[in-house]
Amino acid sequence: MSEIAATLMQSKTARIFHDHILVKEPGNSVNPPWHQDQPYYLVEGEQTVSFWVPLDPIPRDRTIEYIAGSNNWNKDFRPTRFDGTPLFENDTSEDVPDIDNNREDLDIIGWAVEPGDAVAFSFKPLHGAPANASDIRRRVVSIRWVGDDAKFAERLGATSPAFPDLEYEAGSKFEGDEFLMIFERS
Ligand SMILES: O=C(O)CCC(=O)C(=O)O
Repeated sequence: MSEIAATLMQSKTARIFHDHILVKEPGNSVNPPWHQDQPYYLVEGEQTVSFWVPLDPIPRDRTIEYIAGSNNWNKDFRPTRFDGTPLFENDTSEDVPDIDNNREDLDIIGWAVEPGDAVAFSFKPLHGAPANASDIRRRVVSIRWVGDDAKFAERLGATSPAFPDLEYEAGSKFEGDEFLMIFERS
């Protein structure tokens, strides 16, 4: 995965930013709002990639979806928690537009997936995924990578994920023992 990440990012290196597991139990009503990932993070760059890896079969109507091309909109929308409240107090950045009521005007893409598939996307596109109204679990692992141009970013508060013990200078190269470099092209 690290080598594929470096290739997709067009980067010499691939460094792990973080990984996480998303389990939506049958009937779970959590509906992650449409969002971009980068505004939540203490890292930014053009060379980023997440692998969204399903562990259960996920049909088209329950899978992750993207607005095609939104990675090039040059916007950082206001990050919100899953309950819709803003992640940072006093954040005056633009709200994510109302996508669900304007689906037919947008190029929304997504795929039915099986265990063994992976969807790769940068930290910038707008994406979301519905709640799990089915009677099977929906388990996914997300592994997030950054490349050569990654830098620490200043945000308005604790990021998500938060790294409470990490000391860093905004704008400096993103590196450190917490974020292992797994691949370097010779
Ligand atoms: O799978 C989901 O429900 C949302 C995943 C997501 O937003 C992400 O991995 O960035």
